[in-house]
Amino acid sequence: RPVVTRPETQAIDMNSRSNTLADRDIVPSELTFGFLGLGMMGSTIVKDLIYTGHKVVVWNRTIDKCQPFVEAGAEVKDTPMDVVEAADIIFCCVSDPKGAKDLVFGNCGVLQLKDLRNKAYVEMSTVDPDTSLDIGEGIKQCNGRYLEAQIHGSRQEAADGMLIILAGGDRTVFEECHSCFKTIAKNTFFLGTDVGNACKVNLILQTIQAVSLVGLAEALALADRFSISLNDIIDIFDLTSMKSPLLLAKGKEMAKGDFNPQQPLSHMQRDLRLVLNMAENLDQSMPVTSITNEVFKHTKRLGYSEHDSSAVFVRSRF
Ligand code: NA7
Repeated sequence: RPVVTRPETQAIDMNSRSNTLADRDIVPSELTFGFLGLGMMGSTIVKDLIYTGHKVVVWNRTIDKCQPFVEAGAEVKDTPMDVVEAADIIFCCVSDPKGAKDLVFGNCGVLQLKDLRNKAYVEMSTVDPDTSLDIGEGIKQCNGRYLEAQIHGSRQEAADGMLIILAGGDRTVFEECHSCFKTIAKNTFFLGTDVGNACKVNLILQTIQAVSLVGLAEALALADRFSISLNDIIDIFDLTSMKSPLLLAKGKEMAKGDFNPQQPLSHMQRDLRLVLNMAENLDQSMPVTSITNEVFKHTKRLGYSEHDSSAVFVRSRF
C-alpha cells in the first residue's frame, strides 16, 4: 500500500486572471449576486465576477475563506439566509447534493426567508436531477425563481474562464445571469425549462470521462508492467485518432505521478454514484460504469480521495 500524502491545497490567487476575460467585452449586470460556497470552484468564479465588476455577497461554511473576497470588494454574510436577503440572484456551489440541500432546507438556510419574491436561486453544485427538482420546488413554493446551472470542467478550466454551463429551469433567470456566465464560461447552453435535464446531461458527460480514465489507467499500468516507457506510449497515443486533450493531460499526470486535484477523485466517484442511482431507477444496465465506480471507490479507500481523478492509475498498478 503506497504512502499517501494529502495534495497541497492551493491558495486562491486573487490577482490571477484568465487570458480570455479581456476579449469578452463583459458589461456587468447591475443586480446583486449572492454566492454560497467558496471552495476551489466557487472562489475562482467569484474572483472573476468581482473583477468584471459584479456586485457580490458571499458566504462560506468555513468563514476564514471569505477574507480575501472582502479585501477584493465583496460583502460577507453570516448565514445563507442573510445572503439571500442581500442579493437578487443567489448562486450555490458546494461539494455534493447533501450540502446543496442543507443550504436550502437547513437551519439558517435559504427557505428560512419564507418569501423569495424577486429572488432567484441558481444551483451550480453537481447534483442529481431529483435533488435539483426538490430544491427547485422548495424555491418556487416560496415564490422564488429557480435555475440549475451545472458547471462542466476542471478547476484549471474554471481558472481559464473556459467552463461549459448546462442550464435548465427558469429562462428569465438564465438571461439575467448572462454577464456572469459570459465571465466564467466559454459556452453556455439552455437545455429547456424542465428542471433536471441539465443535471442529467452533466452526469452523462461525467460518465464518459470516468470510464475513459479507468481504461487509460489500466492500459498504462499494463505498459508499466512491461517496463515500456509511459511517455513513449503517450507520445504515440498523441499521433492516433484516439487522442483527446483530456486523455493526453491525464496520461501525462499518470506518467509523472502528479495527482494535483483538477477534478478531485471524490467528486468523480460522487458523480458515478449519482449516475448509477439514476440508472437503477430506470432499470438501465450500466455494467462498465458499475465497475468504474468500484475502481474509484477502491482508490478512495487507498487514500486518494482529495487527489485528482487520474490517481485511479495508482490502484491499477497493483
Ligand atoms: P471544494 O473545493 O471541495 O469545495 C467544497 C465547498 O463546499 C466548500 O466551500 C465547502 O465549505 C462547501 N461545503 C461542503 N459541504 C457543505 C455543507 N454541508 N454545507 C455548507 N458548505 C459545504 O469543491 P469545488 O469548489 O472544487 O467544487 C464545488 C462544486 O462545483 C462541486 O459540486 C463540483 O462538482 C462543481 P468549507 O470551505 O469546507 O467550509
